[in-house]
Amino acid sequence: DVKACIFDLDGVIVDTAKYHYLAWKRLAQELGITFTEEDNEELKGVSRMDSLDIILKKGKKEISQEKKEELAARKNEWYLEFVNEMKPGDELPGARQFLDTLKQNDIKIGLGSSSKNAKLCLNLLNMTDYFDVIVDGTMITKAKPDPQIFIMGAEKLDVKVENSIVFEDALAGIEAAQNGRFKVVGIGDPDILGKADIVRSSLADITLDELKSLNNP
Ligand code: B16
Ligand code: MG
Repeated sequence: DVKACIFDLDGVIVDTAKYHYLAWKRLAQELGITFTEEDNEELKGVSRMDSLDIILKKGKKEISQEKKEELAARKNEWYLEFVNEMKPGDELPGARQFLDTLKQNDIKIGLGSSSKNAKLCLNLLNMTDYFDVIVDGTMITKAKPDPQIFIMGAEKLDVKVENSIVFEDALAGIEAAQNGRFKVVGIGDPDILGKADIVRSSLADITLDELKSLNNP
């Protein structure tokens, strides 16, 4: 039986990926590093510091830890300028309706996001109340693809892994779910997320019956 659904935030509930991209691009430009939308794909689901490391590596730049902290903080300020403009309705297609359906069917709802800004985003979208449990980037010690974030979510929800389903848009996140032995729905492009148990373009395209058959094949 499906007793809980655990959602990634960025790319599943709301498209903040475009804001991350714009902020990283601005930083990369200042550093004289080329950074494309394709490069950005690698950063999805990855923590802020690891993202910066990937960009610096791409530009073959080595800098001090102190300077790194400063750059990451600057990126986050730019990111927050975009995020702070978000309002209810800016969530991805079908997200709110899907959460409503889960609530109506007494299925618990958790968040498993690598972002340290996850609570802020949910508040701005007025969606915090849907979540019985929130696990975000401030609470984890091991980044995706480690399953820690989703295991912590299931534990806090008091639901077994086999009764939970994870929703992810990033490869690192799908691997995290599978490393924790969760069933996982990929949200996005089947060519990129083919590893997931099923892939849908958005939460508007999945029904409760499909979820149930995923857990009871
Ligand atoms: P922050 P998710 C992730 O969110 C993003 O996909 C990733 O691009 C970002 O670097 C990470 O959060 C950290 O975000 O800088 O806000 O702490 O997909 O795990 O919900
Ligand atoms: Mg994501």
